[in-house]
Amino acid sequence: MTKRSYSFTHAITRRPGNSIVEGLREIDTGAPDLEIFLSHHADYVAALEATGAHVTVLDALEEFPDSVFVEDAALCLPEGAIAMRPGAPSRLAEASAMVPSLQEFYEEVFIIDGSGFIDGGDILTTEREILVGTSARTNSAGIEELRSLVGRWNYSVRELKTPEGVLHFKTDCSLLDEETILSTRRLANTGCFDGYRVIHVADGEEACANAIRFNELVLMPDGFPKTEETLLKAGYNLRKIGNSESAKLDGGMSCLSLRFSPPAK
Ligand code: CIR
Repeated sequence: MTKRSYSFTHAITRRPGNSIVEGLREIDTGAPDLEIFLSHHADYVAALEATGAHVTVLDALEEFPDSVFVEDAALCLPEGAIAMRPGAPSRLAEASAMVPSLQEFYEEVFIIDGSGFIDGGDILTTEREILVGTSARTNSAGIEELRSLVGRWNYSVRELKTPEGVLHFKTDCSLLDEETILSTRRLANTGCFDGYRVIHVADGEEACANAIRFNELVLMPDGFPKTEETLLKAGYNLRKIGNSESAKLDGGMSCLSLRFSPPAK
């Protein structure tokens, strides 16, 4: 049966631009190399397309250095799309910049426009609920605005806490299927995934907790052999994608796309 939380007909991505070197980062480990980033990005898009999905690749937006991380600008559900209200001041207007692209697929695009903040990276949509972690970018007011918007489609929203020092909730977890979550121990140990099956990333490989299930594939960053082995043994169909440049800006697999199946117009 088609699972709405990981079966998608479409994705939206955006190429990194020259300004990527100005992207936000917690720790400076050097500027990302645009050529390498573009090559990883092309591999990423090709993997999504290999599942039969239609992938929109938007042009770089030089005025927004972090705009390659399109996930933070919106939440796309089968019923409708919602532009977020990103918590980093330099990223706030990325959400309105995404609206025209969403309108190509959705008749109506809702907008979080109150005083709260919420980044798409803090939202994990599972088959049964929407989990949102408060973080340096997302606060309870933003989550309340999301809750009231998705209430019309009967979604239940559960507010959780992103671990201290972790950028986004999904930096530390990913959906693998309708009942399984890939997570770091520090996040799963909070009990937030009780009732789900949890696969832990290997100790020392926390940086690969941000993966994506996209149709039949699980995209994970290259360079995490122990977790890779665990996922292969569990029967997942893996595609490893280079993530060295995105990682310099605290980005991973989920950040690079909006994944959705729009309603028929
Ligand atoms: C930022 O700090 O906003 C970007 N450098 C990284 C955003 C990663 N996005 C995500 O995890 N959804």
